[in-house]
Amino acid sequence: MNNKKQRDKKTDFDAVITGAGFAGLYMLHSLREQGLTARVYDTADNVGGVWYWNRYPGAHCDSEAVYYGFTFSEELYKGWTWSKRYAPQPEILDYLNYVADTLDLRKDIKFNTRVNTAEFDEEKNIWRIETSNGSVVTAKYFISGVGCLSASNVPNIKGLAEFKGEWYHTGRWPHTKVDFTGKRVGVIGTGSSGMQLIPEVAKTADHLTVFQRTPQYTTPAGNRPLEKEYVDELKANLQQLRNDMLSSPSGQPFKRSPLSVLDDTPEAQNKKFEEAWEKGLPFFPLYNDILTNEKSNEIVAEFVRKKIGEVVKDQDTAKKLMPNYYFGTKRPVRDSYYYETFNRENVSLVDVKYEEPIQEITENGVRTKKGEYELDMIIFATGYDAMTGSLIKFDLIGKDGITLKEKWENGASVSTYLGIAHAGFPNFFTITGPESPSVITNVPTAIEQHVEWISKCIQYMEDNLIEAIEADSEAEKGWSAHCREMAESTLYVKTESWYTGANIEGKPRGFLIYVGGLNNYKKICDEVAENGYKGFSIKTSSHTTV
Ligand code: N01
Repeated sequence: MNNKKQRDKKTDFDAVITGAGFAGLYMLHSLREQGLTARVYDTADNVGGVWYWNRYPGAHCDSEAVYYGFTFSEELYKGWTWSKRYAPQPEILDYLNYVADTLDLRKDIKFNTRVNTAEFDEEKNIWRIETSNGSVVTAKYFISGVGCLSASNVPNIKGLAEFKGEWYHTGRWPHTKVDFTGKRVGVIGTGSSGMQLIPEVAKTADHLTVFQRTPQYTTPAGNRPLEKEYVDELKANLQQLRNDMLSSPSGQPFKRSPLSVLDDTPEAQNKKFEEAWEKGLPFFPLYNDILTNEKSNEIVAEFVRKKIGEVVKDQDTAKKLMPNYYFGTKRPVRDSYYYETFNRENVSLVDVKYEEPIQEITENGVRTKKGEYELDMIIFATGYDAMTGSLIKFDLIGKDGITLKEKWENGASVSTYLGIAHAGFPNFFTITGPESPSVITNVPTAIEQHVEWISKCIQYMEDNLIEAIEADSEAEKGWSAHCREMAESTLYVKTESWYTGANIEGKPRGFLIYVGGLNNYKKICDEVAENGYKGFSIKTSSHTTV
């Protein structure tokens, strides 16, 4: 910090941060490196964020492990070695514990504590934060590091309280072992979590019934141990890797082909798809228009449907598993033996969208339109109130006593500036918030970009004795309109998904992700900063000490 221009400290901390996952840990470290004080709150009893809670069997990350970590520190990157191409949840949790220990972060984290209220004091330009343990602390900056996927969604199905068996949600999995052996298990939901869990449950359950509302596209992950030479080379060239990741659209150093699917002959298309399927390679880098051109998308979609028909022996089941919307417009999944699982004798698939909608949960199981499925255990793999849920489930009160929830409801839609800042909420920042690239990129890379931008902004404020920074309403409107316009040019908006809020009953629809690529987004954010925080109003202290 610039010692010549130290502000009068009138708060308990410089910053309060919510969440001790990737975002909260790096934000805390970064502010401490700047000589500032920060306190992190998390409801869990340890670090990890979503990787603390998502400990269901089969949980993996489907970003490649060598890219799914911090790249800001040579020490951290070189001191950790992933075992597999796609890391299982326990290993990612170990990694985040390693980060917390190496950077000595725990002393500034309060676990088992929820932020109940955060209220901005307009007179003093500070945040007052009240927590579940009754404490009230003040901070100049309030930063959300809770991410887009932490408010679990247990659907409101009649009768759940009557169910006599066990029930779980994948996003709030117990720390004790859940034993499926000899049990009749029902899994509701077939998104990323369900598709990872289902093959694992099938191994030991007496019978597994999968209740599917929408079939999902998935391609094989091809998970395998990592070769030492490959990892050593990445470690030796970390700066290059970091640059490549931050200057790519997806936050991963893949080179996207400049070709349209339609530029290739069917034989050439098929050859590329077959190779990707066999080797477990991602499909999107193969062509440049899979998510923007309906015809190109349909060719990929048809390839996957054909594969489902080949892998799944029972053709009625195979048909039910075949999606009929645009490939990749719901979060694409990388799986290990998902479709193969439906060839097992002890697994059956129930279509709850068209054939037999769920009517209620009974004492003994799930009743659909066609009858009752007796179950000993129900697992909800039903996802999250994504993007906004974690920001509006506590009282976040800005200027004029208006909560963020009210602001978004009154404005008829969610609106942010750059996905980082919020008009009416000075000195409040969201890491990977709505209208940033967040969940359609490699999330740790998006987090690094945001944390570094926020840290720089805070440094600028401290150096220039700025009391408050606040997004302008007009800049916010412009950014939201730009995000919508970008999204409209893709096929994402043509599919109902958690990206659009369609998975939560009654939630207003809106596509809340910036789809222009992390590389372009980073340029825009950097330009805003270079132009003296264009689009922000800045309030300077009148009682400065120089
Ligand atoms: O949740 P989802 P998820 N009755 O919302 C169904 C990340 N993640 O936990 O599609 C019946 O994707 C719902 O049906 P529909 C990743 O970003 C990452 O699986 O809405 N079914 C859907 O099938 C991911 O996208 C990893 O019609 C109901 C499922 O439940 C995000 O988390 C691993 C229903 C929910 O799927 C969320 O994934 C795991 C109802 N009432 C998760 N309500 C990685 O590998 C919902 N459904 C990085």
